[in-house]
Amino acid sequence: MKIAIVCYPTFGGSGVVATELGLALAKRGHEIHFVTYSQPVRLDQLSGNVRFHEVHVPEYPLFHYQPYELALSSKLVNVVKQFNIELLHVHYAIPHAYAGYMAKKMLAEEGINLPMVTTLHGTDITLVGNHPFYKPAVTFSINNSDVVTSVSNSLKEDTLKFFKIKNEIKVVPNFIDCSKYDKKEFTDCQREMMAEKKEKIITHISNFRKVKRIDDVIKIFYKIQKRIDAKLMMVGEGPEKEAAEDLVDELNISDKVMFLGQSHEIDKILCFSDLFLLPSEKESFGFSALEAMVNGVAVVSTNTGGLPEVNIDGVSGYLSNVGDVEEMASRSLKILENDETLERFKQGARKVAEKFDIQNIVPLYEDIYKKALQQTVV
Ligand code: GMT
Repeated sequence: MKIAIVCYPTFGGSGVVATELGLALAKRGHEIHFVTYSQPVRLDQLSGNVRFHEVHVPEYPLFHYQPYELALSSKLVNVVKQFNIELLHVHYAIPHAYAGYMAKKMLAEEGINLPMVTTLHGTDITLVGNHPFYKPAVTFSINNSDVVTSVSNSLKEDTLKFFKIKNEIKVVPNFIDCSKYDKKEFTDCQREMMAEKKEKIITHISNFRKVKRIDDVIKIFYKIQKRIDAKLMMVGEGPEKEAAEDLVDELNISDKVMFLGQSHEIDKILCFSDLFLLPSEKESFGFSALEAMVNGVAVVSTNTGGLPEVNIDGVSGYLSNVGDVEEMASRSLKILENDETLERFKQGARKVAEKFDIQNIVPLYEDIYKKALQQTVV
């Protein structure tokens, strides 16, 4: 199949999932065309089966806002015609489903049929898409997609609750390639560079936005390090980073907290981590938790959104109510204070992650594509 994929090319989970999906589909013989404003961060293997088409938005003094949707839909029309693309898969509704719909309509004028699959990822529904400024356009684009998928049951329920949706939403969870994380193959884990042997390593990875409750990460760690020797690795960049650095200074724990910035090599950090903290306000899935779990890292998270579908309470880690810093700290200590318990949770995390193995999930998308092609044949 010849498939065009539209996604955010940045470090966010939706872009990573879309990129990994494209690469996996290419390995299975499909021809994949990524269409976005820069090369996706995880797309390091451009090959004959994988192409990247950059969307340029020319600057013009009249424009206060550059019309990205317009440029994206035009680019899609051109790519579809040039490469005989059969299907479009857009990740993150805003503005991709909207631009995809416009491309679909423009192509239809020329007698070209382009089925569109839209995957909802989270904040396109729960935070941004739900805003009255966007809601009519998001509702319209979801209702006019040929197939709609969501990355968790919780996100499906939220979509049905917040929007007037006419078509079915299929749940296809995010996935991970477990074979890449086989400890026997990966021998480059440089733990000793980061912490002393006696110290436990706690990690948080995100885009440091308000929804991630970065201050809770610091407060939980503060309580942990009072009881045991520990270090905190803060990975990512975003608007809340400065406030987090200030809080670390205020609590006088700067020697125990490392801000590592954005990283292309999170597996190198996760390989030496013992515990992953994700105290988010909202999280439709929590892909970073899954990345931690596949590396055998226990997770203490909130019980919001799709997190209980990923982090299994008492097996891969623990779940607490949003803002319950006290409980998240005591649960973290429960995992970290005893080496046998820690090992049990690490193994539990890896086992749960295996349910989300790429081999189980990519065929679900292939089935969806086949059905979408059959349904929309004119
Ligand atoms: O949080 C965002 O807005 C970014 C978005 C993204 O593009 O990564 O994250 C959402 O999609 C991820 C991939 O499906 C999910 O793992 C995240 O849970 C989800 N974020 C939220 O729901 C806050």
